[in-house]
Amino acid sequence: MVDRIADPWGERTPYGPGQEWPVRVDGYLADGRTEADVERWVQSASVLHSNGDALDIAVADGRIVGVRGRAVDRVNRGRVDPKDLYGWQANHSPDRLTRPLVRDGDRLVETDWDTAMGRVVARSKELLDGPGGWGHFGFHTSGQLFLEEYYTLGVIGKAGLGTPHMDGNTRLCTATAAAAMKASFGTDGQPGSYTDVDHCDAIALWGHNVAETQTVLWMRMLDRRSGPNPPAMLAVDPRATPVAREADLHLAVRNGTNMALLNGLLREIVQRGWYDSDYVEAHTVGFAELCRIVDGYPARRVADICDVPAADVERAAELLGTSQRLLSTVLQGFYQSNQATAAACAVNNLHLIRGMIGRPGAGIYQMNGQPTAQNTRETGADGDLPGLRNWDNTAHIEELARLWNVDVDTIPHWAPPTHAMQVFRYAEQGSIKLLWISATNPAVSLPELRRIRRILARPELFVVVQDLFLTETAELADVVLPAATWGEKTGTFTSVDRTVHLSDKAVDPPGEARADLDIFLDYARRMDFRDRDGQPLIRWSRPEEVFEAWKECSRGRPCDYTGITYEKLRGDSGIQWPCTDEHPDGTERLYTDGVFNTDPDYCETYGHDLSTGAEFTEPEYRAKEPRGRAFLHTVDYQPSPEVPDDEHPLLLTTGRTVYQFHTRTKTGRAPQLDQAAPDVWVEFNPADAARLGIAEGDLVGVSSARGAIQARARLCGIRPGVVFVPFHYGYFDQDPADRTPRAANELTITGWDPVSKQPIFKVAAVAVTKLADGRGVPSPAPTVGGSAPPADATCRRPSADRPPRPPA
Ligand SMILES: Nc1nc2c(c(=O)[nH]1)N[C@H]1C(S)=C(S)[C@@H](COP(=O)(O)OP(=O)(O)OC[C@H]3O[C@@H](n4cnc5c(=O)[nH]c(N)nc54)[C@H](O)[C@@H]3O)O[C@H]1N2
Ligand SMILES: Nc1nc2c(c(=O)[nH]1)N[C@H]1C(S)=C(S)[C@@H](COP(=O)(O)OP(=O)(O)OC[C@H]3O[C@@H](n4cnc5c(=O)[nH]c(N)nc54)[C@H](O)[C@@H]3O)O[C@H]1N2
Ligand SMILES: [Mo]
Repeated sequence: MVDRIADPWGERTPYGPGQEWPVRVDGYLADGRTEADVERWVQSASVLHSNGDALDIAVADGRIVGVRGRAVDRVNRGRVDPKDLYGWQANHSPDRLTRPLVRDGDRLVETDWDTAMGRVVARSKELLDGPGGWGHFGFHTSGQLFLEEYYTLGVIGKAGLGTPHMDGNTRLCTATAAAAMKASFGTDGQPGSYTDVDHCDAIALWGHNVAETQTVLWMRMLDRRSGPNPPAMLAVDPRATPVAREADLHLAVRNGTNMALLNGLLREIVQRGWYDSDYVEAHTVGFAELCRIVDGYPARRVADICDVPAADVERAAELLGTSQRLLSTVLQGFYQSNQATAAACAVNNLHLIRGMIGRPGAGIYQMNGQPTAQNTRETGADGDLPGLRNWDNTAHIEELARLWNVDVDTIPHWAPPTHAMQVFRYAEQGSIKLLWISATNPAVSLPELRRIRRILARPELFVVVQDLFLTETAELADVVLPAATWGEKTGTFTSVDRTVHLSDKAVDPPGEARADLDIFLDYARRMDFRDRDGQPLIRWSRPEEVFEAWKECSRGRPCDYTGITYEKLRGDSGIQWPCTDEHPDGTERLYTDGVFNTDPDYCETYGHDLSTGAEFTEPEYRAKEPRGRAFLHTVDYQPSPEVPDDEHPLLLTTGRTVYQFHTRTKTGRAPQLDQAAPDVWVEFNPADAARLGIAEGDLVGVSSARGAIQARARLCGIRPGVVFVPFHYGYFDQDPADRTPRAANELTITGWDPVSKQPIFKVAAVAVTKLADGRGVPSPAPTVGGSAPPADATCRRPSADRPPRPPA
């Protein structure tokens, strides 16, 4: 048995270009059980990242006892991420919420469902019938529910209440992926396929620590790297992540400068003639403007802005420019950094001008992060319109009105959907009076936490929280609804490369906890939402019925699910959308014919100015005459909204470790994972640490203009001038008497990208001071991953049985 805490990626199964990725089946059964002890295997897929790894849930005595990867599935061919191997144990945690809670003064008290839902409905009716109506309702949902749940929530919000104030943690996560694909290609939807890893000859990872965050995708890349004719690899990340260490070339850019780098790379590629002029001519709009702007970014200027060697910029351009089958992945180092949408679009530009799209190996993954974030976007639970429709296109609204049998004017479409940061702003100002939070923990995950706590605690704001645990957010709620989770309910979800999986119910939820779908349906029933003919607005009750209704909504749109059934999803591999009668097995790659979804009647947006976020109108869009061509949007580099100064001389960036998921509500309750990274730390470059008199394990104060935290120092391979804090650590497992702040988001800024509205979690200015000597005890930072100490350090390696000890 491989110890997957000590070695998260397991052993290599090398393969060559164009070959099939070999099968390797990973599994874990708790308490020394063997497969003979398993009574049932229930089909599912992973929910602790966006890769969509297919797995079976092992059940014995009515409980989940383990998981095993599905060898038949195209996504993972049997492999399972360490978080998925161990994380399910949280389902059986003794502190699961089993009954609803309601506020009684400064306490939350247990109650029954009737009382809890009664309070939500009474407040809803009071607001809906009073002045301002729908304008008082805000929803903050998730990228972790199922498609069926989102579609139901979307219909409640859009056709029941008629509020545009719906969004979720997907705004913090993948809003930029959606925005960049809409801007370049016309609609959301990943062009590529995971099999592009099998065919590519170069891989570029743009702000993506895939080794720690999509470990199975990284296993696939590593297996190609250890086989014949391996792909070249480029990493762009300020930290020495496992990706950066594996890459042939690592550009450790100063965080916040991606745009300058991309402009410089595009300039080299154009000047060296490494672009495909036929493809550009036939399939793109905007090449002349691109050339004009990138011309201002010679390698020497880029080297100054990004603080990397000019020769490396040129080498990177050559690696990208001379490859024949280039695969790019983009994630939070771009999406949560400065000029997010513009920089993500620049990666699209690189592929478009080289004609590197729509064929095996030439792929772009504008990644998702959360397991079901793709579905939040597709179904419109985030405020977008279902089926990747355009809020500004009346014909699209009329389609939905017909489908739901409601008046066109019920469906909000007079302004763009309200983004999450604005939803919280309205709650702060008082116009949103009911905020319903499902499957997300904003009191840890949103920027500038002091402000978020203040908003959630406002007595005028009625807060509903639907979760598994009494989280930092739930503690501030007026009503807490206990939810069932993965393994306890049935539904579908879609991975980065559009592969749809079914996750079946394996066991009953604890106590009175209910599936999120049932909670939303109960609300709709109690609110008595009706259609134009006085019939119930929502006519479904089981997950499969919702799926069938959703298929009709998706018909004819890019994310067409009409060829998929629950039955087809059972037993075999997941299926990639679009899947229709004409393409019953799904569709591996989009845009194979070079025709993009930019037609004005079909596209999802009329676009934005990428520097300012200003919206274009329909006539302005039509005037561009896209004719199925993709857009090459290009803008100049602008410095981040916050840069270091005398008071706050260091750049802060934040992110993840392989062992923890987000605010740790699941991974913090799985012993192996919890112990592998039990507490917060802060990463320093050894040169900075020496200058500041800080050693490994010292207790350090980190402060910004907005707040301060304490953390133990880890000396590692991060670039000089930058510190990194993982954002996983709220206070759920802290002693209530000692809630020393440790969440990275105490420090981060309230600022967002002008186009995608995604918050900037990756750039802030901080000061650090040493608070106490570590006396030689290493920090709790893992010795595997981006926080790995230099090879000569004495920190212990974690393992499943021998976790590193937290400092005394
Ligand atoms: N283990 C684990 N896996 C996860 C998750 C998790 O919590 N834990 N969460 C899932 C989710 S929802 C998401 S969104 C993904 C996120 O997956 P990733 O995006 O891979 O994760 P992050 O650590 O947030 O950020 C990636 C890298 O961006 C770098 N970076 C920071 N600032 C900049 C910059 O300005 N420019 C560049 N080029 N790079 C920069 C950081 O150093 C970091 O290594 O992971 C998913 N998978
Ligand atoms: N500084 C900084 N901040 C960040 C980031 C960063 O890189 N740096 N990354 C951002 C990103 S990409 C993301 S995705 C967010 C994540 O931030 P959050 O979404 O706030 O984090 P989670 O811990 O995943 O919260 C999900 C909640 O849903 C609950 N839950 C799980 N399953 C279910 C279910 O089936 N039903 C219900 N009702 N509840 C369920 C869990 O118990 C948990 O409380 O954080 C963002 N914040
Ligand atoms: Mo995310």
